[in-house]
Amino acid sequence: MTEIQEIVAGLQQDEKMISPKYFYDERGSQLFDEITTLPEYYPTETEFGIMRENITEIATLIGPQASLIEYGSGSSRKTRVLLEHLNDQAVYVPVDISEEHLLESARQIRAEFPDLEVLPVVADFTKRFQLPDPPVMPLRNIIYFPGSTIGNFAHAIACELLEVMYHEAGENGAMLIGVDLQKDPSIIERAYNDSAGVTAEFNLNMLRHLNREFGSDFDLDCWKHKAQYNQSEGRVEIRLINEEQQTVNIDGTTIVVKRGEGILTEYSHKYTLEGFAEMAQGAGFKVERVWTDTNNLFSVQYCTRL
Ligand code: SAH
Ligand code: AVI
Repeated sequence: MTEIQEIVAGLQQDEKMISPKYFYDERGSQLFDEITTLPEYYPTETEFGIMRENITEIATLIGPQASLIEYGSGSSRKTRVLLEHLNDQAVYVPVDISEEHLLESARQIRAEFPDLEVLPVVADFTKRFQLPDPPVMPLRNIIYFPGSTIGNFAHAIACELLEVMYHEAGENGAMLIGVDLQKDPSIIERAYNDSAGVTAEFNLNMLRHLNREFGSDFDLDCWKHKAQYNQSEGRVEIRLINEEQQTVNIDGTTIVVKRGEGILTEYSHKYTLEGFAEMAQGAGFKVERVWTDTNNLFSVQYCTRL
């Protein structure tokens, strides 16, 4: 299926949905960066704190001459903490779907770390893609997947993604992953309903992106942001709710969206430590080390192959 066929198929389901990967055009990546600075959005600063606090141990576990392969690298902000502490690093491979943003971040990383080989890959990591051959053979591969981006995937797809990472890690490789934890739902709901409205704008930008890139004609004035924590599923469910009946034309197909009907744009799963360990184990990983903040909001986990 082509991308546009996938989008149309999602809009034809009983519950309309669009993949969260379409948040990230250039503006979407900028809006996400803005989200990470909001007082309500605890994940980024908390993960940063965990990384800074434990960086010596993390760098020792990773060891020398590693190839660091980062999935969904965005602005590579947390990666800098790693890059500053890794010993004699072989190569950094940031992988992201948001092309301009990735290439600009890679340019900045090269300027800050002139001795580091930086090989950015523009790709949708849920599909097959080719990793570049490093010019120097690394001693091991480290898959870096921060931000709890794993939580944006439904359970079955998250498991498949972890399996791909298991294979990419290779025989003596490992994975360092950021995993957001279950907690008081009001803290979570606030993080996705910020008072400045940046998350709402980020959500709506998806339709702007589709209109520009795929020629759809969503009326951008009729949508309201909704983010709710579903406690039994352990996830935030983010939707765009249509306030006026409208027909949307996309790729020769007409989609009727009723007044009050929603489009599911994102899940953001929150895990228990046991729940994540079980999922990682299903993909072949053993959780070797878990670091958390004092409030147990977020975790960074080091996983080796079983
Ligand atoms: N790792 C950063 C950014 C997280 S935002 C952090 O922790 O702050 C999620 C990132 O993943 C974005 O940069 C987005 O462009 C990228 N992304 C989302 N879905 C993707 C996909 N299917 N393939 C590749 N990149 C994807
Ligand atoms: C990238 N991802 C982990 C973010 C999250 O928290 O699920 C995306 C996001 N959506 C709304 N705010 C942030």
